[in-house]
Amino acid sequence: MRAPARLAFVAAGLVFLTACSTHGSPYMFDPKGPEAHRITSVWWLMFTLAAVVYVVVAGFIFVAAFRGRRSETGKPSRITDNGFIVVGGIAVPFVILMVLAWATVDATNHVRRPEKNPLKIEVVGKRWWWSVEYPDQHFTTANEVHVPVGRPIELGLDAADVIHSFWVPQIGGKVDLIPGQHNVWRFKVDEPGTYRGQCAEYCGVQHAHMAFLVVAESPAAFDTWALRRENPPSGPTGQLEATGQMVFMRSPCAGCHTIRGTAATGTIGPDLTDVGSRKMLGAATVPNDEGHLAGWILDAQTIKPGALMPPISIEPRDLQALLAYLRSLK
Ligand code: HEC
Ligand SMILES: [Cu+2]
Repeated sequence: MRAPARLAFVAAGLVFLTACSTHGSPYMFDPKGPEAHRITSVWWLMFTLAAVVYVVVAGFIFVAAFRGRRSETGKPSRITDNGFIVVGGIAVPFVILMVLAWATVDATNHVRRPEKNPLKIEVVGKRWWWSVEYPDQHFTTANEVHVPVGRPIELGLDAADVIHSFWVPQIGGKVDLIPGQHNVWRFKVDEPGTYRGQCAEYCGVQHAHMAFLVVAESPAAFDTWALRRENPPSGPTGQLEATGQMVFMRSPCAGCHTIRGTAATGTIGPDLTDVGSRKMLGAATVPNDEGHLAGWILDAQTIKPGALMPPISIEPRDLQALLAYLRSLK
């Protein structure tokens, strides 16, 4: 190999290795639940078989190139043309495809099996965010799916407008949310952690910013989280927050957003009852800190152009109060 070619080869190898070793979430080859493990195993089986086929076929090309034409060597081949086609072109591919078909059907079958006492969660995909309802606990949140580790989860998936797809590389999924059709995806998470998910079906300008987080925590931590949302705080925590609540109620905000326990019952945007506790804003687009929240409220369009929240002008004093109020909603 010439020097530049060798250098390029080594560089490509290094890039590949760094990509493998410095992975965070989301990362497909780092399954965190039994269903994800199964799907990853199918992937590795497919990859291995494809790699073997590739190496064998490439080997034949080399043999053919070096051996030359039969008439040149004078020796008749031990394998007949027909035998070669029947074995290499029909029997071997048939066996390989049957093994893959069996593995895929078996994995799909296991992944779909209902289990006892699942936690039910209803997710509705909207342009471009996720509504997350816990029907048995009677509350709704957005863009963050909290689950207890070890417990079977039954996730209902619906779409409000166009087709979306729910995908958490470390947990599995890639199940479509289709308007008018209720899909169900069952899974478990084995390890506590925060796993990033992403809409996996192109759904419009902000498709790339339609992400979310799955937060897997111990059953006790999950219960605390859920109980807090079942019984949200009854009113603003201080004077500034009370002013902020008034600002929210008399601004267009209340027409699009719900804050449970108040007069705000809009459903066009995410439920904000626990917005202060979310890690990210705008469907996992920016961190949820005071600066980003202020920027989002004044002009969500600079952060997420095309998002269905209009820019809103608010007096600086009112904005301070509004920020304090929203950040107190935990
Ligand atoms: C016309 C409807 C509409 C109005 C009015 C509106 N919003 Fe929104 N809001 C939305 C939509 C839609 C989203 C989701 C955007 C996205 O992520 O794509 C959103 C997202 C948000 C988010 C991010 C929530 C999250 O978890 O990602 C916050 C915070 C928010 N709005 C606050 C406000 C406040 C405060 C006001 C009033 C000053 C307001 N909104 C007015 C529709 C609206
Ligand atoms: Cu999408």
